[in-house]
Amino acid sequence: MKVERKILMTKKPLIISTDPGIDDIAAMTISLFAKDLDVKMIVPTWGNVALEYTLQNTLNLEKFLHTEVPVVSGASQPLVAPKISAASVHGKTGVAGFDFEEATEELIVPGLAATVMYNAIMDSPEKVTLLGIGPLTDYALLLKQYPNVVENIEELVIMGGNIGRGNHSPLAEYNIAGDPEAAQVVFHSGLKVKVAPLEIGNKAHVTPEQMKQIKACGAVGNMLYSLFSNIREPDGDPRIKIFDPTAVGLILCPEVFTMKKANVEIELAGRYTYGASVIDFMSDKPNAEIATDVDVDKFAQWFINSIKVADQGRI
Ligand SMILES: [Ca+2]
Repeated sequence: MKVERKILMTKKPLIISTDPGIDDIAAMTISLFAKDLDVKMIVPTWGNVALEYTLQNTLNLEKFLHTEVPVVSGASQPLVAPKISAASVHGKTGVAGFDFEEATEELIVPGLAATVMYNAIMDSPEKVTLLGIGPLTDYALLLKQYPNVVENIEELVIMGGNIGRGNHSPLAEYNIAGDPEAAQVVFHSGLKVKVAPLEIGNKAHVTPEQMKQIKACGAVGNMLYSLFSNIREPDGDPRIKIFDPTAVGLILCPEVFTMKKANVEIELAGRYTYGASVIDFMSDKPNAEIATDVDVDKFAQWFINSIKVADQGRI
């Protein structure tokens, strides 16, 4: 007799630490409407621009998307390093190119981000996945204050670090350079860590033709089109690169990436190399999995489809 087995697909509970930022807006939009994800909370942190902007940008995005995921205010500065800024890339407020309507603060949950995240993670019947698409300050605070939280975390997926040249300095990538000490805490936490490094972001671009498809998706596509049309790459590269969504891709479409185990250490003492991620693929003590290649066409198709899903999901 044939036994029919019903497979219950449960959504992955997800917490997002973010510093919106244009590419963060795309990563959050995809996550909020992904059928396989249940976004439990969003924790805006300082990063591309100051916390006052990243917090307001998150609230404004949720107002635009008609979503109501709780927002917890994250860190306003790095643990040790001096603050840096990417306002030259993303505009003074972080989202140059689209006029979001100003949202109220009603989605904000009070409390220290580390404690609010800890309670949500430990209360979750399923292990929680963490997405880190800004400096890792808040996750470092969480892991230092509540080391037992690791038990109920599925994995931490980040966009950050670089195998070769950096984009903040010759050897450091922006998200890691933003808070090198926090990143080192994260890589030594014992968590399963997956990384979409700078090289993957540089490769996974969309073409002008694909950008038009995104614009044609509807209001959500048009919003992202407007933002990405305004992004200013520091290296002058005219291609449209969409860094942070590559980390969401590692969760939702892992099959388009090539992963390699490596040991990652963050340089904390170098005069010219502070914040560099030292990624050793030959180590016998790996603490992370690094995406080393991506199928660009399949990734772009996933990205466009995800925006379509978001547009259809926005009621
Ligand atoms: Ca970001």
